[in-house]
Amino acid sequence: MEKYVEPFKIKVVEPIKVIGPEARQKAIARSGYNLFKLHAEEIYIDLLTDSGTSAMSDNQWAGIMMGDESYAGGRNYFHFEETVHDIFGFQNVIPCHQGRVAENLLFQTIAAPGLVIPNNSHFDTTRANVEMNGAEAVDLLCAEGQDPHLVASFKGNMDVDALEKLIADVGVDKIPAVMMTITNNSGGGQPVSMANIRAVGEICHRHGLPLIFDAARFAENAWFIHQREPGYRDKSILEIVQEMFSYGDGCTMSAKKDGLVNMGGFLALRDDALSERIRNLLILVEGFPTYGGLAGRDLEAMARGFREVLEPDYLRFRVGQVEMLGEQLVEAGVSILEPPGGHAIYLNAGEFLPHIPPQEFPGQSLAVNLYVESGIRGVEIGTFMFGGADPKTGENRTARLELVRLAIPRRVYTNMHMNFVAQSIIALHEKRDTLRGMKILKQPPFLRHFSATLSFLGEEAASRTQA
Ligand code: PLI
Repeated sequence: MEKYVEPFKIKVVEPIKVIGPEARQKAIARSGYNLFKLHAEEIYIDLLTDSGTSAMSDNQWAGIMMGDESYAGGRNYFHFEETVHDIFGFQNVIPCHQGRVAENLLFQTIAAPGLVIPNNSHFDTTRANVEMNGAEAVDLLCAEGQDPHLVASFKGNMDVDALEKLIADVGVDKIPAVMMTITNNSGGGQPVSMANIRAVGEICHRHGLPLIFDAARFAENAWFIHQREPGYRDKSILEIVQEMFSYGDGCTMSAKKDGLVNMGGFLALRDDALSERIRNLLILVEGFPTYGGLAGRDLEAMARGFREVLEPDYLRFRVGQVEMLGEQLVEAGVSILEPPGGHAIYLNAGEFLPHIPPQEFPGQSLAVNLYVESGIRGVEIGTFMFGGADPKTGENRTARLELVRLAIPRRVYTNMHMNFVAQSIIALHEKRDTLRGMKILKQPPFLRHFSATLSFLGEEAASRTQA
């Protein structure tokens, strides 16, 4: 029970105006049944993402008032640099405004056509930055991570045999770096074990390859190691984090997750020469190396966030709140990706709505119905997001799993909000047979899930006049 109690008091509140189901029906019809097009004020509980949606602490807000907005050499940079150096251990700390910029700076510098970047699972922006620079992004997720029902401790691990094989097949010269995403967002927010990080680090260094972490949810990953991996119960979270990064050569970071800020990121590297090249690029695209596209106050809030996110009380509640939502759903017979990861619950829409085939987007139907019934916004991660025509064959592709991600913002919603989310999903589950499939009316050539318009099957004509 204790693990579920909020370890904070609320000092400032943001009122939510709840609109009823009829108003929501109008709002979603106006949005072409695309949840990205809603106005945020039309949503009761927004679980679209845990990125940039955290509530900052009084200590972070106090830090905001201590912002030094000097163009060069501001004091907040030095606090930020010292904090990142202490926690992550890399001596070159390059600030930037969000995670994908760190990826862009890194891959513009090291990726090129003919090269290959392995990862346990690339996040979308990481993959896009690798591919934009002509390299190939290869996912090497372990077998456990591929089974949505298997309950295992570290389903985010990399398949180390597959990594060895890839290195042997393509050759070390073709691999500028190996990436590891901790926790593994695209793999369901599942953690990576210390043993796996150590093994991958050992392989990389034996072959002279740099290991770069995507550290967006590093503290949540460390908490899982603390809880699940033998030998780590008596270590502090800081010690675990320091050990994790000791096996690598750098990291990209979206501080919008485990930095507990609304905007910010960095790239940190051991390699001085590479860092110098990247700093020169940074000046061109983000700004001087002591602010990197951020205000001094943002750097201060990040520095303070990186300390707070290591607090065991915070992490116990954070991961516990996600787990509690998952437990309520599983108990009621709702199919989710198991076990729950660190930042989100993934509803298995394919099993929730077995009567809706992938090409009729069961995940999108579930997400839209959840919004209309209860005002909750999640996001479809399935054939609507990843389908579309195969560029080679022209055939419509089907995703491996039909999911709806409910990502939980940090320190924002109470357990009562989460109970409401659970009850709303369970109510929808009880009438799941009445939910219908969907059809796309209009879509752009790329990344269709952000802007396509849809309708429920049988309502195409009505949707066209409304949209
Ligand atoms: O949104 P950015 O550019 O600060 O970070 C990109 C990014 C990189 N790596 C990982 C693992 C992510 O999860 C990630 C962003 N994630 C988002 C926006 C999400 O909704 O999960």
